[in-house]
Amino acid sequence: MNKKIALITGATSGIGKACALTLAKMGYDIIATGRRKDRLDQLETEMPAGVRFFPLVFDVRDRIKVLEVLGNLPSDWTKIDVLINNAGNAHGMDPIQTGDLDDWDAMMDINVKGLLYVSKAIIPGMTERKSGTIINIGSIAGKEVYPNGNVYCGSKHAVDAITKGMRIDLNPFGIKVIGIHPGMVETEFSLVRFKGDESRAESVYKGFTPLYAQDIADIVEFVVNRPSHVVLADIVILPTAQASATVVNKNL
Ligand code: NDP
Ligand code: 8X3
Repeated sequence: MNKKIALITGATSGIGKACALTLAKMGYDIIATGRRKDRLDQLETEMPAGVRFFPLVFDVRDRIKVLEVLGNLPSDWTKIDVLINNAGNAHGMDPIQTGDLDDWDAMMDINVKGLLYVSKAIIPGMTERKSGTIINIGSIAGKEVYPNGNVYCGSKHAVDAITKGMRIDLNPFGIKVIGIHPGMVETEFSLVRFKGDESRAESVYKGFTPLYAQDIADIVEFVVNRPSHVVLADIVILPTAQASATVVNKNL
């Protein structure tokens, strides 16, 4: 019997990498994507024995490449059971009046349009088979708005709305659509947001225990293990020290 297949975007670090390793340990064969080939090569070495691994290097902003690569998967990789739309980042953290247009483009193009391009390529197989699970990684920033979060929050609110729309449209096909919305997770996220400023990135997670990528992967394991009649549609997961997007108790 063929094993189940999971496709995880943004599997070169953080949440995506943890999800790829967790699903592999659960017995899924893994399609892992990202722009950094060396990271995908490293991930391959960490795969448990017996797991098939298929790395794909592309930028989710490249609509032609996304559709070409995902539309021409080898025949033994086309039946994708679980899609995790995870690739994304914040770029910059500025007030709207001084925000950088390139940062805005990056966030909308990667977090929103990239998710749509990948979904466009994968959904037809799921509707044809009348099965599948799509997990979109949103954010607490898709549920609330915080100072200087403007466009990143906008992109994640879009992910939240698109997730709800997908759930409605794909419901007749028995496809599960799940939104996971984390609070502060210590990954390379802040390093990217602050453009490589390591001390600024580290300071985000100082004074409290943040979430770790594995915490999100554990939720993914739980949701994909639910029986076929159960879907955990919308999940907000926060560090215990975080009460909202802006309220973090750094004394805990
Ligand atoms: P990381 O920076 O550690 O990982 C981001 C991943 O996205 C990398 O694998 C990166 O791969 C990939 N990625 C980014 N841009 C592109 C692109 N243009 N094309 C293809 N892949 C891309 O951050 P996280 O793991 O924290 O972030 C993963 C998701 O979780 C994001 O959607 C983020 O918004 C969300 N999130 C994160 C939170 C946090 O606090 N960390 C909280 C809530 C949500 P590569 O660079 O190799 O292309
Ligand atoms: C990442 C979490 O709070 O930095 O989506 O926006 S936050």
